[in-house]
Amino acid sequence: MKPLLGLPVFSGRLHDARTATAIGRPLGLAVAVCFLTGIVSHVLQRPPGLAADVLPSRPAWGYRFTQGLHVASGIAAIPLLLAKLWTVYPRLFARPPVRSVRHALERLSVAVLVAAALFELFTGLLNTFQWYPWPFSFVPAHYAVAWLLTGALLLHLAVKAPGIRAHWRRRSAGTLALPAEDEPDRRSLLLGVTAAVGAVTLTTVGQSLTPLKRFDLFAARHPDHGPQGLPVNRTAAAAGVAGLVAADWRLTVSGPRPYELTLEELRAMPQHEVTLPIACVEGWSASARWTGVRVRDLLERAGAGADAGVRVVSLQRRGAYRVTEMGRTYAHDPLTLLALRLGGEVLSPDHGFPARVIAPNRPGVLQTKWVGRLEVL
Ligand SMILES: Nc1nc2c(c(=O)[nH]1)N[C@H]1C(S)=C(S)[C@@H](COP(=O)(O)O)O[C@H]1N2
Ligand SMILES: [Mo]
Repeated sequence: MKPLLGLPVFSGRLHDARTATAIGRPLGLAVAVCFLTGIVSHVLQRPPGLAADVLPSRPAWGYRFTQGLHVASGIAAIPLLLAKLWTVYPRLFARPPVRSVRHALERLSVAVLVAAALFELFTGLLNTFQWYPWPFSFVPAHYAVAWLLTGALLLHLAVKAPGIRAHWRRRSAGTLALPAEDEPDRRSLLLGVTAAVGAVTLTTVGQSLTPLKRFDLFAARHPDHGPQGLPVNRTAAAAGVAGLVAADWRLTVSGPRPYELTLEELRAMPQHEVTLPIACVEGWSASARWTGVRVRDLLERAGAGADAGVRVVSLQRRGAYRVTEMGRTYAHDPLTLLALRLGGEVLSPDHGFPARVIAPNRPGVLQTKWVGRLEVL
């Protein structure tokens, strides 16, 4: 890069369309996977309208898989995006800056694309650490910008289609006039980017892909670290429910035939054991053995019909996940428990003592802890 009349001139190689296409391919794939799994996450977390009752509660590992993939593809996209930006940044200095209306619109759409991509990956990464150094709320902003990013990306692919087609295959036609001596350098660059993607993936994916958990160095959570060998997002102390006295606790169930149960009475009901994961939206997940009473048994006892959903109210006084709802499919799934035990032991306070919800194919944020009331819907 030599300054010429104050403007940089790029004589460096690898800032060409062929490199941009080679990196754009896996980047586009990562963004597509991230977008689709993100939609799944959003719908499961905040079901639109009537969707709540038709969302499937199976496969039990579904959300664990899609959300693990969401966070892993987002993390993999970070080195890919950085490499892509490095490849194309000389175009920032293109002269003249605007050649035509079409060119101006194209540059504007690339600006939106880059800004949206940086926003999504940055906010997503910080969210995995539950760090929110911004004034807006994460979920709606991250969701809205995902659509912006996808729109801008589709537009970008359409505009660049001829170039992408020309450079897609390993050996493009000789007419492209790209110097062949760049190939070894390009291979080195792509190898480096591949190594970077491999490294960030290997050192974080163990947070949900438990066979690789011993390589989990940089993720916010380790699937084994926490009380009773399971991570905790909000402790009992943080939720303000640390002083709970079991003898005073009651489960209140409202519905056509409302009733109350003490902990002893709940323990006297038929107990079931299930192995289900907690899959946090922030990317960690871990499977555990839960024992407790089927939610559907509790609802039937309250006179609920077969199509009833349930609202779960925590004893926690404040916080976004104090009150959650589950539709019919979840409420009546035999795997859905009001769990009293974890791994054979009584739930620890941080895991929701005396009772917490555990249901299949469901975001962790909806697995309500410190349950005090069930309301038949
Ligand atoms: N009442 C209540 N329940 C809650 C939460 C909470 O903040 N309050 N956090 C949820 C989140 S974000 C997750 S991922 C799981 C974590 O489960 P664990 O802390 O029991 O491992 O609990 C969920 N249940
Ligand atoms: Mo979570």
